[in-house]
Amino acid sequence: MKKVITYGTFDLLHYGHVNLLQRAKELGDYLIVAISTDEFNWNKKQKKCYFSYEERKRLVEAIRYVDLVIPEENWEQKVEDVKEFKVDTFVIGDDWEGKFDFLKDYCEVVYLPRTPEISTTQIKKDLKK
Ligand code: C2G
Repeated sequence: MKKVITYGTFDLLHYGHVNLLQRAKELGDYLIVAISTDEFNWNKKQKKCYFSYEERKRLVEAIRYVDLVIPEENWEQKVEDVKEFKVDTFVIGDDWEGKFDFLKDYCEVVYLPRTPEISTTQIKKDLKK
């Protein structure tokens, strides 16, 4: 079984997120999604989420491509996660191009093109108009 992992906040879930998860699943047979906790988002990513971790987890778990959701609590857990879950491929959007190349010592690293024109930030801006 080829296992894939990806990480993200996935707030205000939208089709850009789903496009990423669909392509991530196509890279293997089992997709693990590590969702940033509220504390990690606020303290380390300076992101204030609309939905709580539990709500974001519930939404992402409902996506057909997703097999397991785990919490992302810090920047440092990726190597341990790859080892613990015996992950073959780490995948993330190319807005992170190169940032996680250190994982190449442990698994394949793939950066996928983002879906243009949609983002949680843009949704929030549009809703304020
Ligand atoms: N994404 C995408 N297209 C968009 C928006 C997002 O492909 N229009 C992808 C991002 O590249 C990322 C995933 O969807 O791979 C989740 O996006 P975010 O929730 O914004 O995640 P981010 O804040 O980038 O967190 O340790 C890594 C971080 O947790 C990544």
